[in-house]
Amino acid sequence: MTIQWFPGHMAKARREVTEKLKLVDIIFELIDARLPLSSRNPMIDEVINQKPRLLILNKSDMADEHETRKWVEYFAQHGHKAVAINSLEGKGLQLVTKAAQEILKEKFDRMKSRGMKPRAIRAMIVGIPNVGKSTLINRLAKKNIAKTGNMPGVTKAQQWIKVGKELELLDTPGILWPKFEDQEVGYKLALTGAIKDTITNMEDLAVYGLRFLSTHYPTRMEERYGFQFMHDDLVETFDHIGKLRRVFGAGGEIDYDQVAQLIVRDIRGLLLGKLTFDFVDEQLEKEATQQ
Ligand SMILES: Nc1nc2c(ncn2[C@@H]2O[C@H](COP(=O)(O)OP(=O)(O)O)[C@@H](O)[C@H]2O)c(=O)[nH]1
Ligand SMILES: [Mg+2]
Repeated sequence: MTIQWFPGHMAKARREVTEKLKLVDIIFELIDARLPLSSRNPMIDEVINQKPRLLILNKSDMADEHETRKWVEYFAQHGHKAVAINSLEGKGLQLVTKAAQEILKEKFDRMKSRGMKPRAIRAMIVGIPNVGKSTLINRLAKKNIAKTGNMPGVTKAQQWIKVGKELELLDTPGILWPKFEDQEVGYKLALTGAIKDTITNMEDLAVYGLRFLSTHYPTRMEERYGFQFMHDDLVETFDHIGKLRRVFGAGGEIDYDQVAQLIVRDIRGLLLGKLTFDFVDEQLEKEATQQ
């Protein structure tokens, strides 16, 4: 699979984030709870430098809850506070403000002890496309979008969104790109819908999906399609699903392209259940061998 982002766009996105960093106290790094590693920008640490950050695992309603809990713990052990939320239904949003206050407690206590007037925490959301940045902003905003004038150092007028009394959010999120040069990461991003179909080979993607399921969620295939996927017989698998779901071409033969699309649609639509594609245990193993 070849996925191309344009270096010019990436550089521009990065510049925009860097420019706005000085306006905020904290970065909210939004990641997909289904792929807490693959949905991160590989340069994020470099981009946001020393700025405090809260990791927000969004779309937790679509992820494997057990794995989500392990990821929150994993990040905590690596020095990053993380919370799991569902922006679509507004679940867990109160955790965001609370966690931000905890992270910034020292800084704000210091400001107070120097006699500075208390103010709201200022934050900016960053994340890869489709991770839910706009959904989260709209959820938090309710009707509290406050217009402000031009701000120093920023060309475009910024708006701050008031979230209760404690938090103010920049209305435009920073867009960063995922690590697309890794094929496996590409497949995972495609299976969760972060990457558009037009740049993905559907058959390869469906096969990756089936292999992934049979390794990590072996009972799901059985429940949905009534049989176990055989690694060594892809044609048989496609035939089986094609017949089961009656995916025939004009001449009555099984339309493999449509079968592939159906498998991918089923995975994305949670018809094979809630799925997590990055695993803490695999990551820990990788880290152990790298040392
Ligand atoms: N199930 C679920 N869907 C979400 C959640 N947050 C966002 N979405 C969906 O993900 C898609 C992309 O969201 P959007 O906010 O446009 O992403 P952005 O590109 O980061 O601004 C939309 O279809 C949203 O409805 C969530 O927590 N759960
Ligand atoms: Mg958006």
